[in-house]
Amino acid sequence: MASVLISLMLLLLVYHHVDCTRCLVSSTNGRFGEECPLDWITWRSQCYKIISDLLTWREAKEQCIKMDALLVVPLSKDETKFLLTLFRKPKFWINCNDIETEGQWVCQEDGAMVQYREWRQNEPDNFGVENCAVAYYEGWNDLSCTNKCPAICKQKSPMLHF
Ligand SMILES: [Ca+2]
Ligand SMILES: [Ca+2]
Repeated sequence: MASVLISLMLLLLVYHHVDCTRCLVSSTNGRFGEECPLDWITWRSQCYKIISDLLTWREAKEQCIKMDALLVVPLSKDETKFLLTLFRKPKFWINCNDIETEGQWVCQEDGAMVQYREWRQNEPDNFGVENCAVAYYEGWNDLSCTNKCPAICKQKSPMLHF
């Protein structure tokens, strides 16, 4: 019995070593060979990390940058649905704003402009002053950037660990 336990521990140590060396473990299914690091979620070659804390848009953006990632911009209805199902929250900040020029929305991913838009009906409406965007199940909405919302960071795989 003791020898079985020792073997098991040794095996775990070896696996742990592989994990730390290559950062190739998927948190969703535990298989080796996936391209997202531990605690990130893999979906269609993208890596996602949920930030459940309620943050302003800028805080959320900075939090993602600290993790070598960017605030997510969903590029399809499918992606939004997947993230909201996973997230179990009604909305999340996305990397779109019209801070620079009112009405000129800038959405960015990996330093590149994203043209895809998924605005909810009658949005963006800049109600009061709203310069930052959130994604809901029904589509995007502009909100005040100082609102506190949860967020999702996205990183294209492969990761930067190699
Ligand atoms: Ca605005
Ligand atoms: Ca709005």
